[in-house]
Amino acid sequence: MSSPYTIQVLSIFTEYFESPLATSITGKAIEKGLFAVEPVDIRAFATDKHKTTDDVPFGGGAGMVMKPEPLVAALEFAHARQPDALRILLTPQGEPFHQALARELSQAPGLILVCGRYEGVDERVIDGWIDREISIGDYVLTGGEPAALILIDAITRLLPGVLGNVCSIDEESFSKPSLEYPHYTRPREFRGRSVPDVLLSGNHKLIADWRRAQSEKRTRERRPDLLDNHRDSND
Ligand code: 6GU
Repeated sequence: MSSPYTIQVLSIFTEYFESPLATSITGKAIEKGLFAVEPVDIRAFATDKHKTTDDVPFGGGAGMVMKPEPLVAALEFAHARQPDALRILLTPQGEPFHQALARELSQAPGLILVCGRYEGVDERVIDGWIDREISIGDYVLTGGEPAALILIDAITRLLPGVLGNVCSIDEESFSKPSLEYPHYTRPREFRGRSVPDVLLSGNHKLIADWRRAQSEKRTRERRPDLLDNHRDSND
């Protein structure tokens, strides 16, 4: 294969990505050459003896800030290798990540993901070398690395051939967003708890109706927000 979908990940902890990317569906897809993830160690671009990547904030205050020189050198290295790739900073200040954005990014010519650490990144780096800022939710992480993994997982499962089961993705794209119905497998009875009779009926229409009803009920009870603003969470 010539050039599969490629994601460069800039981080000061590139080892963070090793095991998750070697495991399960992701590991198999990379092995098959369906996409590639290339870690770029920001620290390798630091020029001082101690390989410094952070510094104290101008104006004072708690915490450290990622300094511009090594980060921009790493970004220029990544950009030279992949000039068309979208440069994304993972940060709690970013736009919220959701399924529609995953779908959009799966169509991009490639990605350069930047994992922020410390209190943040020098704003001039964002102004000059970042195309888009993304957050994975309203909570605080120690760094962007877990967020980058989540983007990689959500985006690459949408790439052709990564999931065996193509129709499950089609179902996702065309149905309105809703929670899944409950699933059961063997045995029919487990520690006094039975599988709902309808699933054993062999009546496909009844089963489909039951699943749709369960799915709607769950969504209404647990995530009414998904019903209120359909467009925000899927499309
Ligand atoms: Cl993308 N980064 C960090 N550090 N914290 C987060 C986040 C990202 N998304 C939610 N919290």
